[in-house]
Amino acid sequence: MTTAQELAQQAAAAIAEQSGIAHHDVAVVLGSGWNAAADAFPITAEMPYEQLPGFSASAVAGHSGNLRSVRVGDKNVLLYSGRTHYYEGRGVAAVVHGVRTAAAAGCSMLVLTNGCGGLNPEWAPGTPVLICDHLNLTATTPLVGADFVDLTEVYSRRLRDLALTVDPTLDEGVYAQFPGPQYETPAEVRMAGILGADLVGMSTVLEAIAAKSAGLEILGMSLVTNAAAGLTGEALHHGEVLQAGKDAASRLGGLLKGILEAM
Ligand code: 8IG
Repeated sequence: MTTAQELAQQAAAAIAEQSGIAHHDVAVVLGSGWNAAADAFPITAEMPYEQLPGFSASAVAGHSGNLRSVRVGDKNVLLYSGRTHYYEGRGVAAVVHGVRTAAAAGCSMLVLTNGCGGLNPEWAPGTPVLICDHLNLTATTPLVGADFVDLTEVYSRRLRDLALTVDPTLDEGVYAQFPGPQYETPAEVRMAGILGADLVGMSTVLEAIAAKSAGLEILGMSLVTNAAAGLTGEALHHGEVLQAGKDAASRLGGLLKGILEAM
């Protein structure tokens, strides 16, 4: 039996060998709409997921499925292009394997990004929002056993303040992870709002829980790619998600670069 921790250590060893970088400092998970934001960083190494223990090729359009080691300022940064989603049915351990691998590779900080639906009508498609807290609506957890990890400050106040120095116009919001893959009904969006959500999506929360358990300092950023269901009267399409990301790429690239340099 290989434990989740052993598999993460094997993947971290493969990353060190394939990249020639023994220790990485920060990991970034690039969600829907965020991929182009990271294209400007000079690449040290590119590793397809298929060549790394415990990873598998990505299934979703707009998630390309590889890991890059890039240099930003004086830091070695792991860029995950594409993530395993809970709705793929590969289990929660597969969902958080990248996060555990980042910790095993030496990272002390993690940037989790996603594309999501927004409940605040002021957030037009293409608006980035800092995640300040979350609601786990998946009815599951990546943690097994008596791991009573404290979630009082999952999304680091320090890192949010740092992001705000890069872009003082950023708003903050509570992100709710639904299991997916279906989008919400309008009634579910109203429910999420009553529960305290500002953002609805299908990722990030399970990864943040595993990351917190692994001792990582976390920055969460959502790109609002669409108004949540029922807010506009329009139907939701994955196409608009991809378009919002393309349109926001240069702003997100500057934001990500500024944040990574300041970390
Ligand atoms: I991009 O409106 C994107 N991902 N659950 N709801 C949920 N996930 C999303 C949405 C959305 N938009």
